[in-house]
Amino acid sequence: MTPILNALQGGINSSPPLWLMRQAGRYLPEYREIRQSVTGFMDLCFHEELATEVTLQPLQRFDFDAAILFSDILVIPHVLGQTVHIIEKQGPVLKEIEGQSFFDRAKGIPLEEALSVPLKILYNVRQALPSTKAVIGFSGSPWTIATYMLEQGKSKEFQIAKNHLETRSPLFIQTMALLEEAIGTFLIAQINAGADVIQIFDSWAKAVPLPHRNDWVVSPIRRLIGRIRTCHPNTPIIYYGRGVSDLYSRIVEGFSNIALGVDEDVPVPVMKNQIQKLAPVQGNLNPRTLLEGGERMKRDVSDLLQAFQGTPYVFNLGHGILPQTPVDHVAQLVDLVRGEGR
Ligand code: 1CP
Repeated sequence: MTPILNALQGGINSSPPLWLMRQAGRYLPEYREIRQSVTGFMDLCFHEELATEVTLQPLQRFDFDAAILFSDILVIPHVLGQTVHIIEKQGPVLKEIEGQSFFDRAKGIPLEEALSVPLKILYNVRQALPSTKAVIGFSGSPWTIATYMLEQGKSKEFQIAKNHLETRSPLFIQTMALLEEAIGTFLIAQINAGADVIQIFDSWAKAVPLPHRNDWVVSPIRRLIGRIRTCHPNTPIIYYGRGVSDLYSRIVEGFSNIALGVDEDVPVPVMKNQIQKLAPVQGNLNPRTLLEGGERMKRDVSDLLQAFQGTPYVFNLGHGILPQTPVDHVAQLVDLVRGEGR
């Protein structure tokens, strides 16, 4: 069994397995080179050969324990008809949802066919890697993807999305239902295609107003896990709910083979004494610490290693690697976690 699968299923490794959220991407010069060879970011996500190569790039450079599919949480709205463009320095921009006809059309789209390229990439990556390395598939959560669909891009305050939620607008209800169905189908297809583990990114869960978190975070995630479990009872699912670790006990209740991704705002003792009591944990080095490197990185890495030694734990950041991160710092981090950098 790969070290990551072992940890995610409650086992203990002599040193923790590691991968980094957003480990493929802009901090790597070899990524930037490939990125320049295509026009749009989505063209890269749907280019089988190039996206397979980009997925494997971080493992060619670093001794990571897993590859994560190179794709984006926004491929789902993209193939459902809400075309996505990633614009330099601005981020994603999504086409407007033009009323009921959008949903009528979207419901008829055969998703596994529309997402056959990412699925093929997972298959290729699983074939290319030795059995000691894990392949991670992923999706955004319904709410996190819905924020981009309703705001037509990234947002700071999520006012439009929150308004739709609080008024239970038909647009909101339909978007969430469409996404829940699509995400479940896509995640199951990813496991069928070769993913050993899947991660649900709920990066904006905290923007759901408190009284609504049960209905629009906990319940949809539990329904998704339940659906995946009917086809794949043992595949580990990592739920990464940024800023909502207080919901974790309700999310995992009654499920097995769930692990919890923890963001950098959660103190290590809370992660260890409260969250790890619920399930194996993953995280939570601050991406800024990796950016800064040096003594602070050594100290924080050492704190995490000490806290989680001899427990089911996957080393990771608390959020995605920052694009300005020096590649050398990532190499040093891997050495530190592997015990060679002390
Ligand atoms: O031109 C480019 O290179 C665009 C930059 C980029 C990259 C490299 C985007 C646009 N997406 C990605 C890849 C990506 N996104 C991966 C695969 C790479 C890997 O992990 O190694 C993954 C897993 C994601 C997931 C993702 N996309 C999330 C969830 C994780 C997180 O960071 O919170 C989110 C919120 C997105 C949306 C998105 N896509 C791209 C950008 C710039 C953003 C963020 C926009 C915002 O700030 O709201």
